[in-house]
Amino acid sequence: MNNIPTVKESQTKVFLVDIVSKTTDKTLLEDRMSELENLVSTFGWLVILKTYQKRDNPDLTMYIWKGKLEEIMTEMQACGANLLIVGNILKPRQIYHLSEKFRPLGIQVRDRMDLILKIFDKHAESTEAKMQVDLAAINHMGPRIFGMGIELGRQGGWGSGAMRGLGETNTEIMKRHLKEKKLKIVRNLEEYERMRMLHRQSRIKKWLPVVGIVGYTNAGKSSLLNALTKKWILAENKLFATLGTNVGKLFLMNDDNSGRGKEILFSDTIGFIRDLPPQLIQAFKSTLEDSIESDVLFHVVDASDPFVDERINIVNEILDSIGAKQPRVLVFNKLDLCNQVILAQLKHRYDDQECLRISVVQEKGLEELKEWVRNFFSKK
Ligand SMILES: Nc1nc2c(ncn2[C@@H]2O[C@H](COP(=O)(O)OP(=O)(O)OP(=O)(O)O)[C@@H](O)[C@H]2O)c(=O)[nH]1
Ligand SMILES: [Mg+2]
Repeated sequence: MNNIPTVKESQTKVFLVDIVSKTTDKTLLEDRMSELENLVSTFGWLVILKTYQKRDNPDLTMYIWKGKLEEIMTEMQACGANLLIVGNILKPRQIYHLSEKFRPLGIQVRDRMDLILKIFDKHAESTEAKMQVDLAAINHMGPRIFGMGIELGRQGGWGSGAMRGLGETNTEIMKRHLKEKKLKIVRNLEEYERMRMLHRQSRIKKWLPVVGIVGYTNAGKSSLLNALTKKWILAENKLFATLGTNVGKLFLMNDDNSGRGKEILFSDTIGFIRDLPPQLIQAFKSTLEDSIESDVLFHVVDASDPFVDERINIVNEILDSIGAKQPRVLVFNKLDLCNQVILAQLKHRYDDQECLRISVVQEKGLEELKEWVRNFFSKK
């Protein structure tokens, strides 16, 4: 058990539980847990207790197996924790039964999807991003409501904008309301998608070269866009700081300063994370398309991250799953935080791939990166 941090009475006190397969090793377990903690603190809550259970098959009814469940209930009561977050994506019936079990103790229960949705909801600024979050929330919450007849009023303001203000207890009314709301959002999003397509087509017509910036959340994608294009997009040490698409322009002179040079567009988008819920990928598909329909992908990587290989694989898997086919370049960032050993190991492991090495903070490697871009597009 960890030391329990001091917290204010009014603060949301979170107990984290992660269910992992029996073969999960200690380092991966720790990384999963610290990422979960990061998600919780990104939202502004405080983790006071955490635990895990190694089981290959989660319990069908409650997800968490009985012995562990009893242990969690006792510990949460003992330290006054009021929110249980399960680091996995649960089935609607599992979250329902868990919630019912904890309700008499005044404890709420949420899963990984709820948590990520909550962060997305908080960070969504543009109308489109807000609608995308609402759509994902409806897709996620829908089965819970339809299948279980859970009263939304009981959810106590949880969920995104789409779910708030629905105090009705009649499942049929809610069902119809959500269906109509979903249809409206889908139609509006289609309109945004159409506009994006027109923009893309006009870029293609004008022969504007585009570099898509992708990568794990917090790798430094927006920082790179800012450094190259002076765009001043919010870049912060938070997960999912960016939710929409930001496009910036970089003007590159020709090698010999002849001619008019070239304008290159850089497109920065939402970051990825392990176990990214499919509803979210689906909802953000049109936003992601802006990046994945670029001429080349800069896959920005936090080189100082101890789990760099795993993060790279996760991003590659998501890119494959959404059909990104263009060349990918690994852009190792945050070199200022890496020692010589880490750098040598990375060089060795990724020797066979196209790599660039930068530190946005120290403005190192950016000229080489621009040179790479110039060469790439001069050959096209
Ligand atoms: N030390 C160091 N920190 C960096 C570097 N580049 C970015 N950062 C920091 O890393 C954090 C995340 O940067 P962002 O640019 O917001 O990362 P992102 O990939 O856009 O993150 P999301 O939008 O959340 O997916 C910020 O605190 C940056 O200041 C770097 O080269 N070195
Ligand atoms: Mg960003």
